[in-house]
Amino acid sequence: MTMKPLDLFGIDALLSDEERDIQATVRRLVDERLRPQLPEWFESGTLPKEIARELGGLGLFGMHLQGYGCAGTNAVSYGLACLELEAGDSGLRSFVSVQGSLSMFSIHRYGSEEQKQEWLPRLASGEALGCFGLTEPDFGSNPAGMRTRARRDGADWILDGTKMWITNGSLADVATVWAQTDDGVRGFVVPTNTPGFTANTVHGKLSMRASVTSELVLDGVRLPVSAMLPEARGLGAPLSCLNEARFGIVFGALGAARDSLETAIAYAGTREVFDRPLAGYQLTQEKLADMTLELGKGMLLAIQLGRMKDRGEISPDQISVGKLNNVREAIAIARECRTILGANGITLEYSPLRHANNLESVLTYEGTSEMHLLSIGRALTGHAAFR
Ligand code: TGC
Ligand code: FAD
Repeated sequence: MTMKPLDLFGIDALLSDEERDIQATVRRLVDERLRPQLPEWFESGTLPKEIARELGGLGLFGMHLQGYGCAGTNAVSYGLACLELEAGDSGLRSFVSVQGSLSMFSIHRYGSEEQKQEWLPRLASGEALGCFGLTEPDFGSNPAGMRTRARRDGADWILDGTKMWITNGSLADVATVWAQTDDGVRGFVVPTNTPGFTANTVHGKLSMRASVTSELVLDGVRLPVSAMLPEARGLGAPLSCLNEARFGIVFGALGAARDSLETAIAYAGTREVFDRPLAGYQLTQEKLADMTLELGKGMLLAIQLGRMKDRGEISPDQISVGKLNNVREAIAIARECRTILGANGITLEYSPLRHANNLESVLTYEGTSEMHLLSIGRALTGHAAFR
C-alpha cells in the first residue's frame, strides 16, 4: 500500500470537518471543471473572464471577509481553497487572490459604506472583477517611490500615472489605484470605464500565462471626491492588503508543489527505465522523500500561520516567513519533479514545469524573496537594510 505525501504528516487530522469539506469542494471544481482546460489556457496565454461566475457561485471571492455577500470563512479555509486552486495553476489562485484579498479587501477594510454597497456584492458573486494597482514600471519592491499622482480640481480628483504588472487589469470593472497626494499615499476606487483609464495587456510572458497581466494608464482620470478610500492613509494601507494576498500564497504555492509531486510519483511508478519502474531506484526515492519532507513542513507552517491569523495574532513578518519559505520550496519541488519526468516533463501534458514557470512570478510578486529576507532580517536585528 502506498501513501499520499501529506498523509505522512497526518495533515488532515489538523483540519476541522468544515475545512476538509471546503478543500474537497474546491479540489473537485479544479479537477473536474478547470484542469482539463488549463494547458490550453496556458498555451494561448489567457484566462477567460467567464470562470468568475462559477468561482463566485462557490463563494471563493473574498471568502474570508464578512458581510456584503462574502462567505465569511476562517483563514485556514481560505488558505486551503488557495492551495487547491494553485494545484490547478497559479493563475487560478492569482485570479481569486487579487479579487478577494486585494480588490475586495481594500474596499472592505478602507472603503466608505457607499463604496462597499456598490462594489462588494458584485465582486463576491463574480458579476464584476477587480484589480489592484500598486506597482509602477520603476517602483515594484519600493512602492514608496510611486509617481502616480492624485490632485484636487474643485470637487474632483484627477489621477495621472502608470501602473505595471497588474493582474486582471484588462478584465477588471473596477481598479483600486494607489497614488501620491499632498496628504501622502491614498487609495482610489476607479471604475475602469472612466475616461482617461486604459488597460494594456502584457504579452510574451513565459510565466503565469493562464492569467491576464496589464499596464494601467491613468491620463487625467477625473473622479468624484467619493472615489477616495476614506480610511486608507499612508503606505501602510496598501501594504496591509498585501498581507492578505501573501497569506493566500503561503498555502497556494504548496498546491503547485503537491500537484507536481503527485504527478512525479505517478509517473515514476509506470515509467520503466533499465527494465524496471523508475520509482524503484534509490535516487528517485531520495528525491521523492526529500520533496515530501519540504511539502509537509511547509504545510505545517501554513496551518500554524492560519491558526495564528484566525486568532488575530499574526504579524506581517510572520507572513514573510511563510511566503519566503513556501514559495522557495515549492519552486524547488516543481523543478525537481520535472527531472523525474525526463523529456515528457517539458511538455504541457504534465504540470510540473508549468507550475515551476508560474512560481517564478510567485517568487517575485507580493514581495520578492529578497524583500522577505530583508523583512525577517529587520525583525531579527532591528536594522532595516532595504535602503
Ligand atoms: P516601511 O517604512 O517599512 O512601512 C511604511 C508603513 O507601512 C507599514 N507597513 C505595513 N503595514 C501592514 N502590513 C505590512 N506588511 C507592512 N509593511 C510596512 C509600516 O508600519 C509603516 O507604517 P507607518 O504608520 O509607520 O507609516 O516602508 P518601506 O518603504 O521601507 O518598505 C518596506 C517594504 C520593502 C517591506 C515594502 O515596501 C514592501 O513590502 N515592498 C514589496 C512590495 C510588494 O510586495 N508589492 C506587491 C504588489 S501587489 C502584487 O504583487 C499582486 S501579485 C498578484 C497576486 O497576489 O496574486
Ligand atoms: P524590482 O523591485 O525592480 O526588483 C528587481 C530585483 O532587485 C529583485 O530580485 C529584487 O528582489 C531586487 N531588489 C530590489 N530592491 C532590493 C534591495 N533593497 N536589496 C536587494 N535586492 C533588491 N503588482 C501590483 O501592484 N498588482 C498586481 O496585481 C500585480 N500582479 C503581478 C503579476 C505578475 C505575473 C507579476 C510578475 C507581477 C505582478 N505585480 C503586481 C508586480 C509585483 O508586485 C512586482 O513585480 C514586485 O513587487 C517586484 O517589483 P519589480 O518587478 O519592479 O522588481
